[in-house]
Amino acid sequence: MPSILVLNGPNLNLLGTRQPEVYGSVTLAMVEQACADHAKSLGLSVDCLQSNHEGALIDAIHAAKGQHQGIVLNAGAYTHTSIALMDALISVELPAVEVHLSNIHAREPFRHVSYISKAALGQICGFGAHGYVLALDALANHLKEAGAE
Ligand code: CA2
Repeated sequence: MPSILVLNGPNLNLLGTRQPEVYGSVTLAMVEQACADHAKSLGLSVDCLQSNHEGALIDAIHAAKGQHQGIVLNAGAYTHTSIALMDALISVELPAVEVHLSNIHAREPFRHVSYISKAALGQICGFGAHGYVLALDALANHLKEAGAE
């Protein structure tokens, strides 16, 4: 069964506890459970990990090679700053879908730039926690099409 790494970056451990008007009221544990449930319905499995540390996120991306067939990544604020995360994603050559809870393009200009997008199949933003489910759908479809080639 193909396995997907669901990776969340800095401050996303606070989901559901603060700023619900921006990020919703769903907790990270609820997001991860929804990912596990939806992945199962798609014939996938997930491993979920959250870290507030850039190096730990890079290590997790490196470790995904050979263990996982795709990555769902919400890199939090590192999205807008981290060439290192972009390089890590490019280096492992795994299909990745970028997720943001909020519509980053409707927010401050500094959030409009994403280094992650340069290494991702695509970006899903603005749909709250449902974005993770949409990302799994996109990855499942991508893996199916890649397998059919
Ligand atoms: O919209 C998203 O998912 C973001 O990746 C969230 C990041 C932000 O820096 C990005 O621009 C967009 C921030 C994550 C902070 O998460 C919190 C959740 C609840 C309470 C406080 C922070």
